[in-house]
Amino acid sequence: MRRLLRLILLVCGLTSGFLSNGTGAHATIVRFDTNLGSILVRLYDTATPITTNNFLAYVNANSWDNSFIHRSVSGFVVQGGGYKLDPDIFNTVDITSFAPIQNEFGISNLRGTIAMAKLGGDPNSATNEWFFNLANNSANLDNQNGGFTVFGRITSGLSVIDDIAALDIVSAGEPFTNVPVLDFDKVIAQNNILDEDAVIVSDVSVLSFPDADYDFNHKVAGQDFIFWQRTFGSTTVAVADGNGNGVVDVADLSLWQAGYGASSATSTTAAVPEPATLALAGGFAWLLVARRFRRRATD
Ligand SMILES: [Ca+2]
Ligand SMILES: [Ca+2]
Ligand SMILES: [Ca+2]
Repeated sequence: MRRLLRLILLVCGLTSGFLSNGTGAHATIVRFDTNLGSILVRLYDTATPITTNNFLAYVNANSWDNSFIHRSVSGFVVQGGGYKLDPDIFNTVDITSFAPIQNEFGISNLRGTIAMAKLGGDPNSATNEWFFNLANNSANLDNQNGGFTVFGRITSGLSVIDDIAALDIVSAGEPFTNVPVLDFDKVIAQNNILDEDAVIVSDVSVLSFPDADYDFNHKVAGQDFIFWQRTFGSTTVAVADGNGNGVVDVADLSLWQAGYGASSATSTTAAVPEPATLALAGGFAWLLVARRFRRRATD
């Protein structure tokens, strides 16, 4: 029992220490709406500010509304952001691009991440084309052309990119050599890819969840702390990476504390929880772990 108490005290001390850490930037949540479903992505605002700002500029300009996924390579990537069908593959429209941006590679091209496409041999050439990594592409994409800048990670809808990757592909000449289509036979029969045959991104929009709403239920509450606690230290589960720096860390706990009680689409904060509440939450979880440990030890 004394050992258990010591454990709890240790956790209380740690938790109190966390409270003094300040917060800064927030991560942006965006949603891709496609005809195969929606994908939620947490952007790495803090880790890749230039790339995130660039991405949001296109979102705000509605540049990608009704664009199409023009490239699908099974086990590798699905790519879009560059073109629209108007109304078919013989009449594509190049989406207007802004100035190329400085490369910000740092986060690995693992499954479920989104990164910017670039011109070969030019690290600082990303404009409007992005791709989702279907697999761990780090050996390849982290190590060529200055590394491809991962600037976000899927938090829900991973199955949608797998569904896109599972579609048949049709070649219509460069750069449309791997276009995923909904009905291969129809496309071959009509010798064309119409809007209705393609994977269409109807909209990319910024969602307004309160900061630190780590389970996306529009309230910052105790469950969000549990999400943070469960994934603390993770660089691959971005749900509780509230500041978007690529790791679930103490700063994300501070965001939770600052946002505690906030609800709906506002970022206004209600009562900040007392240190005692936090310590209790941390202590409680550890109690369970300690109890389980004790049981096993005595079985
Ligand atoms: Ca839009
Ligand atoms: Ca929540
Ligand atoms: Ca973080």
